[in-house]
Amino acid sequence: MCETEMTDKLVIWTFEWVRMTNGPAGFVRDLRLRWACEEAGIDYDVKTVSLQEKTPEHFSRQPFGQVPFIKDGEIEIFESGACLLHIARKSEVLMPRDPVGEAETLQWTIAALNSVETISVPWWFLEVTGAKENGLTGWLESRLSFVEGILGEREWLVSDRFTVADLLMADVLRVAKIRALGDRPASEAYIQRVTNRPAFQKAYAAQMAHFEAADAARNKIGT
Ligand SMILES: N[C@@H](CCC(=O)N[C@@H](CS)C(=O)NCC(=O)O)C(=O)O
Repeated sequence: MCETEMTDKLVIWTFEWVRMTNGPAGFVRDLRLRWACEEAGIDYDVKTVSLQEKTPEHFSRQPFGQVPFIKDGEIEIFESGACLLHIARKSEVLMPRDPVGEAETLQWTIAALNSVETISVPWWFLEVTGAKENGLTGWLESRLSFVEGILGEREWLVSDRFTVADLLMADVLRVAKIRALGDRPASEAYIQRVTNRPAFQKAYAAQMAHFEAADAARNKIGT
């Protein structure tokens, strides 16, 4: 771990550096958590681990050697979905308090992770690694068309208002290659509606600033 943890604030870990050109900057999943904290008005610190040299301490906090993971008081958890739900429990802005609204927020959060991202990530990976045929395309198109049907009928997934489920679904859908696969106007309008939120803009700018600074420092050392 890079820094000592003398803070009461919620701490979000991300990578110290990622590649800027054709890299994941702007999509590293700590962004989801920064964004949720910004929506909820929760103070947070961001700390880093190395992508290239993963330490035993990193694995002790994230058993797959990934990011993000968080510490909030005595709670230390990984998986962006679990971290988001933890943050959402702190603020009605992210999750309605009525039983139906709360249950439906959980449902759509898991759907984004387990019914859309579980297909979209392997599909995207096959695309960027240049597979001649991507056998997941039909499966992904079918899932995306169901989402399109739902978003054609309503502005938000739950309770006629923004929730953490929209944050996650929009984050899963906003990947450029996925947006370019077919024509889904309701999904596109939804992605724009959700990512135009000031909290997303702030979290996105902060992540990009972090990785741009890290990249500049690395290039300076390399010269
Ligand atoms: N299911 C995990 C996936 C985490 C994940 O894929 N993290 C990426 C960054 S966004 C990562 O750490 N990649 C490096 C690696 O897998 O070694 C979550 O949602 O937290």
